[in-house]
Amino acid sequence: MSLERHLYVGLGSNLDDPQGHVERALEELDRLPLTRRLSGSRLYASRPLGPQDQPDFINAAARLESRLSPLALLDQLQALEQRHRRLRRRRWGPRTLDLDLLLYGGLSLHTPRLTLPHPEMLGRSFVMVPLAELAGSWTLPDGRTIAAVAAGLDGTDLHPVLPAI
Ligand code: ROI
Repeated sequence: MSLERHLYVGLGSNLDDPQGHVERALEELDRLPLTRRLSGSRLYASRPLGPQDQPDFINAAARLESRLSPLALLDQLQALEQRHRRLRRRRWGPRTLDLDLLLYGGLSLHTPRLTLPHPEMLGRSFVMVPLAELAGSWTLPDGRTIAAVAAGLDGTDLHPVLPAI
């Protein structure tokens, strides 16, 4: 599975109707140029990683198919964040919409703007648990599957939420 050209994006929001931001962003991912959304995970409520004096997050993951290059896709994701008037008042603080490119097929990439697989995802249950719904059998460069990594994380601060619609 690791050579398939499937792309995975993590979504997060904790300001200003977070569930609405994430649900709209899941639809908008399907309308990016040369890109289709193939599936989306459930939405999860999660306690913030980082400063605790901020609201809980809503997190999800999506699987895309795209003919955009990794950096062109990153540009599109950042433009989508801006259309949600992304607010990011401080490092590790609250934000209206965060879109992280997690995996781009089996590609490993190290550039100043983009590292793939996403370097921080492996320790974050709010990324790995939604991602495991979509790509549990995906084998990471270190030989572990996404399902195995997700199962090894503490998920007690993570709860599925019902869709608003
Ligand atoms: N914490 C949670 N639970 N979910 C996130 O998406 C998230 N994103 C972040 C920081 C502030 C690190 N904490 C988070 O950027």
